[in-house]
Amino acid sequence: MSSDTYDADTVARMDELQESEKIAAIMRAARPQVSVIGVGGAGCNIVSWVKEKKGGISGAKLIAANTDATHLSIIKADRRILLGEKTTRGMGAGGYAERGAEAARESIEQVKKDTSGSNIIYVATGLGGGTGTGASWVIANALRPSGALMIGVVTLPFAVERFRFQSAKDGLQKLKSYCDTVVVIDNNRLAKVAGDLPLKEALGVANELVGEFVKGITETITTASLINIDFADLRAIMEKRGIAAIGVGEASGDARVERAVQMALDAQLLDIKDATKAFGVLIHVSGGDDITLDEVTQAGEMITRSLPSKARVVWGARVEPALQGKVRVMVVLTGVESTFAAEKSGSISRMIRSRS
Ligand SMILES: Nc1nc2c(ncn2[C@@H]2O[C@H](COP(=O)(O)OP(=O)(O)OP(=O)(O)O)[C@@H](O)[C@H]2O)c(=O)[nH]1
Ligand SMILES: [Mg+2]
Repeated sequence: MSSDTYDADTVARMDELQESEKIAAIMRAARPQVSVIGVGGAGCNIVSWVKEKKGGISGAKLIAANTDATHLSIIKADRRILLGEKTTRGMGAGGYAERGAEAARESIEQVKKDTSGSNIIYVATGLGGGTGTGASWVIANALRPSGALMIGVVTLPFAVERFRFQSAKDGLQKLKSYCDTVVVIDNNRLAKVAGDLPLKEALGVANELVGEFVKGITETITTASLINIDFADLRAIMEKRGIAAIGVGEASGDARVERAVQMALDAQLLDIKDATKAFGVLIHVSGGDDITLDEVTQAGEMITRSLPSKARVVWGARVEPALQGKVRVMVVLTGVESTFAAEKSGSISRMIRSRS
């Protein structure tokens, strides 16, 4: 039926409808596809926490990959991959990173298939064990040709696990060379910020932090937010940037923005050489629906004032109903040098001394 059978109003409404459908379709196509792959026990626990406690991530696929079949069987995810069925027979890598790497090689086609079409891939893992340490870099390396922005998110072992430091460090060096950016969280610093918790609870805090980080950043890109983060901007500060450190602060009541910002700046969760040398800064502000744009702007200004003027700043803000009355600020510094990653091999004792 031709449009001249309708009156002018109807035609105008049809045009508008067509236009908004077109905009919606373009928006959907422009929205980046995101995959989050948790590798090893810790990585899978992080993914499972997001899936179970947070109902997943809007616009992202949650994948759990482990060599340990028993552990994998209790994990919640959109997709679960048993790595290296022949190599480890579902029994884990027993702390051997080389076995973890071999297992990942064996199952790499499945990993590629499940992440295909992604524009952003997060590889989340707890460094120090066999699977996460060995498989994460093999996976990042294999997925690199896809052209996706590859972001590693890793934790470093606790001081009580010092026998795992060298392996974690080797794994981090490799992962760093295959990812655009690796966000590194030192469990020891995290535990301090969280108030010296028993190990099990501290692990829970680590899962939560990594989970919130990945979910917060992703949804500020993929869904309509107070201030959206543009994928191209994110790429600009993350692409080929090496190590990133993160700081988190949360406050309610009087001067909540100032206090949350100060906390996030003071408590970087990685020992870095010089924050003022950061290449880029990602600022993420969230709060209950009582958060105002003024507060968001105030947070951004406070952070940029305390950092070098040449640093590139990207920021976004989201309303999260669960944060009613509170403001949460995340500051990610990209392109920094980490003391842990920079330590020369063979100087573990010095490293331990400086960390304990
Ligand atoms: N965030 C977080 N970290 C954990 C958790 N469990 C262990 N870790 C940390 O992650 C490191 C690696 O442990 P796992 O993830 O259990 O090891 P894996 O990669 O499964 O390696 P294998 O068990 O040897 O195959 C540990 O040294 C801890 O520092 C967890 O549930 N959450
Ligand atoms: Mg394991």
